[in-house]
Amino acid sequence: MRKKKGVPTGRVRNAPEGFVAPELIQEISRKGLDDNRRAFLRKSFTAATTVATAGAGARALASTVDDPMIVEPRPWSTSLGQPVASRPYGMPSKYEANLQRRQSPGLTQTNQSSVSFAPLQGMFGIITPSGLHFERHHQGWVDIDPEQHRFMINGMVRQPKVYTMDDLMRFPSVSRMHFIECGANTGMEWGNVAVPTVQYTHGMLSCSEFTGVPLRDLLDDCGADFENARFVLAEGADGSGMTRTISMDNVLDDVLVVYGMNGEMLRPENGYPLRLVVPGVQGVSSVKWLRRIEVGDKPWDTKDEAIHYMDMMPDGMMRQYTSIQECKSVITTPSGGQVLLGKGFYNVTGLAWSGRGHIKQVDVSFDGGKNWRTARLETPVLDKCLTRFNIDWVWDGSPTILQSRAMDSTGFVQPRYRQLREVRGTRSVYHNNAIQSWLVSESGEVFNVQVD
Ligand SMILES: Nc1nc2c(c(=O)[nH]1)N[C@H]1C(S)=C(S)[C@@H](COP(=O)(O)O)O[C@H]1N2
Ligand SMILES: [Mo]
Repeated sequence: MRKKKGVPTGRVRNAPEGFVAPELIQEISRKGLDDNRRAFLRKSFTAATTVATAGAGARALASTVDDPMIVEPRPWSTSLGQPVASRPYGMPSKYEANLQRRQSPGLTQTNQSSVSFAPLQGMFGIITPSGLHFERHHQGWVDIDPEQHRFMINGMVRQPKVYTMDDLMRFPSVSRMHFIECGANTGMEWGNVAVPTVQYTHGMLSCSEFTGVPLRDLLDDCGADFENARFVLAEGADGSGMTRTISMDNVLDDVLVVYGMNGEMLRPENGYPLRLVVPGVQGVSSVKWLRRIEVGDKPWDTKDEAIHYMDMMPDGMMRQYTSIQECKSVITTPSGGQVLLGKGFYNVTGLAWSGRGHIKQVDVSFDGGKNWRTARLETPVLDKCLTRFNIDWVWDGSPTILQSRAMDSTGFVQPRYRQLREVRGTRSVYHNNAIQSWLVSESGEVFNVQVD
C-alpha cells in the first residue's frame, strides 16, 4: 500500500473491521527533507503557488507538474456534477467512510450500556463533528419528541416549575465551546497497555460548541434558595434513570442547560432535545435527555454516585465525588496503529485540555521523556475546551518514543505514570491523565507503550 515516494498520501488504507486494525492514517513521506528545504517549502506553501515556485525542495513534497493526475483529463473535470441539494443534509465524502466512532470490542456486554469512541486520529482542529462525538449510554439512546419533552425544577425553590422546550428557547441564550470527557477515558490503561490506538485510549473525549441557557438563570426564575442550597441533582429521561449531584459552585460558574450543538439541535445520541453540560467535570455529570433539576443542601448519594464513578485508592478506600477532569494531553498523529512511510519531516499534532482552566503550554518529547520542546498552540485557547497543538519533527528513521505533556493555567503539570500511580495506585478506573507514550518502530509502525 505504500504510495509513490514523495507524494503526499494522507489516509491511504481502509482498515479491516475490528480491533487490531483500526484506521491507519499514513503520514506524508518526505524522505531526505532537510531543515532548509522545509523553511523554503513553508514559504512556498504560504504563497500558495507551490507549483509555480517549486524548486527541487518542493518537488520532494508535491508531485511533479507532469503527474498524469494533472495532465490527463479526469472524469470529474469533464462531466456534469451532482445537482444542488441532491443531499439535503450533507454527508462526508465516501472516501472518508472509514472515519467512524467505534466500540472497543469486548469492552461491554450489551450495545445499550456501552460506549463508542471518537476517532481522534482522523480529526483536525478542536471541534468534533457532531456525528463523530463519542457516545456513552447507560441504557441506550432515545429520540425524544421535543413537543413531549418537559423539564422540571423543584426542591429548595420558591416556585417549582415545569418548562417546555419552547419556554426554554425563549430565555437569553449563550454559546460556549467545551470538551466532554468521560471520567473513564483512558481507564483501561491503569494497569498496563490495554488497547492499540488513540481512538480507544483517549476517544471518550469530544469538543463542541454548545448553545443553551445558564442553569443559574433558570434557578433564578424559580426563586432558588441560593443562601442555603449547596447542590443540585440532575436527572435524565432515559431508562437508565441517570442522576448526578452537582455542586452549586459549578452551577453558579458555568453549568449550561443545552439544546444546541455545533450550530444545530443536539443529536439524539447526545441528549436531544435537552442536556446538561457541566464544563470541566467528568462526562457523567453532563446528564442527557435532561428532565429534572432538584435543588438541595447535601449530595444525594444516588446509585450512579455510590456504586460507580469512585476511585479505588492504594489503601483500599474509595474516593467519591472526584469530578474534575485534570490537565491532560495526547499526540493524535502519529499515534498507535498509524504507520510512518519513511524518515523525514512530520507535523506532529495532538490535543490538550484541562477541567480547571485553559492550556498554558504543551511540551513534546521525541526521545521518551529525556528532552522536551514546546509545541505551538493553535487558537482559540479556551477554558475547559480542547486545545490543538502542532510541532515540527524530522524522523531520522530510528526507533523512538513520542510523548506530550500539558500544563494548565493553574500551573498543574500532567503527570508521568509513576507519579500518578504513587498517589492513586493501580486499581482505579477513572481519572487517568498520565502522559501517553507512542513507540515509533524502525518500520514506521506506531505502538501504544507505557513508560514509567
Ligand atoms: N441520561 C443520561 N445521561 C448521560 C448518560 C446516560 O447514560 N444517560 N451517560 C453519561 C456519561 S457516563 C457520559 S461520559 C456522557 C457522554 O456524553 P455523550 O454521549 O454526549 O458523549 O453522558 C452522560 N450523561
Ligand atoms: Mo462517562
